[in-house]
Amino acid sequence: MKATHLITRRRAIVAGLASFGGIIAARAPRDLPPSFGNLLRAGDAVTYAAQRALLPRQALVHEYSQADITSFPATGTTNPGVLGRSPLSETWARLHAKSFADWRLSVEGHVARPGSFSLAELKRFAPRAQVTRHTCEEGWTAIAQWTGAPLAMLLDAVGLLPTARFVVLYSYDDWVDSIDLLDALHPQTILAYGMNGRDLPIQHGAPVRLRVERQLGYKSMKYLQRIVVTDRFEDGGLKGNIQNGWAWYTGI
Ligand SMILES: Nc1nc2c(c(=O)[nH]1)N[C@H]1C(S)=C(S)[C@@H](COP(=O)(O)O)O[C@H]1N2
Ligand SMILES: [Mo]
Repeated sequence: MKATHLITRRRAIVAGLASFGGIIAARAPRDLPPSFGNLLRAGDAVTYAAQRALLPRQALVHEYSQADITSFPATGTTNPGVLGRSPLSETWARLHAKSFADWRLSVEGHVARPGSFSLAELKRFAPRAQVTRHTCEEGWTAIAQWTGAPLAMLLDAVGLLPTARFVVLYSYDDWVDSIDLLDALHPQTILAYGMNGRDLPIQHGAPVRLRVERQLGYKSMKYLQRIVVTDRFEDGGLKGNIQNGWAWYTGI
């Protein structure tokens, strides 16, 4: 093929991509990646839009009614303030002493606008309440109502970069765990600050815990401290699930 033909073809492809981008822009301006407009990165818009298009089709777990709520055991850490003299534990105890007025959840990594959120700021996102069944790997289940900010809204507020792939969570009892974007953006994945209509109790992860309803209970990390969006898989190493011999992914 002659060089002129090649150039013409390339122009056609570029024009095609540009108009595809235009269609996305016209139909769903909020679903555009931050890199939108850079033709060399048109692929970002395609994968980003495709991923967003798939998300609403994710199945929701069953939601129960208030009447189905059961008693709810607390397991694992039930008070990070008594874990000995670690800086994290001491920080949590100090925050607890002031009713979490100074608690902030930092959100960093592959996001356009890293920042941190107070409890009051988290409560400004349109809350989601859901009555769901928690399934612990030890063999018990329990039903509660959880209220919180959808993680998707928080991630939208900080602006996921097209390189974002995983959300890594850090807790005040020094756990590290991660979920992928499909779970992170799932409508029932929330940062819960309320349980059964009250503030989240200490033993259940105060002030804020994750609820990731499509996985076993141990993925719903309590005592959230920090969130880091990464472009690669991180399972938390020895601070992650491996310490307990647990799988990273436990879809239910
Ligand atoms: N930070 C932290 N998150 C945690 C745990 C924990 O010990 N620390 N335990 C996990 C396990 S095994 C379960 S079953 C649930 C228990 O939540 P609950 O104490 O509210 O019942 O939290 C999960 N998240
Ligand atoms: Mo568990």
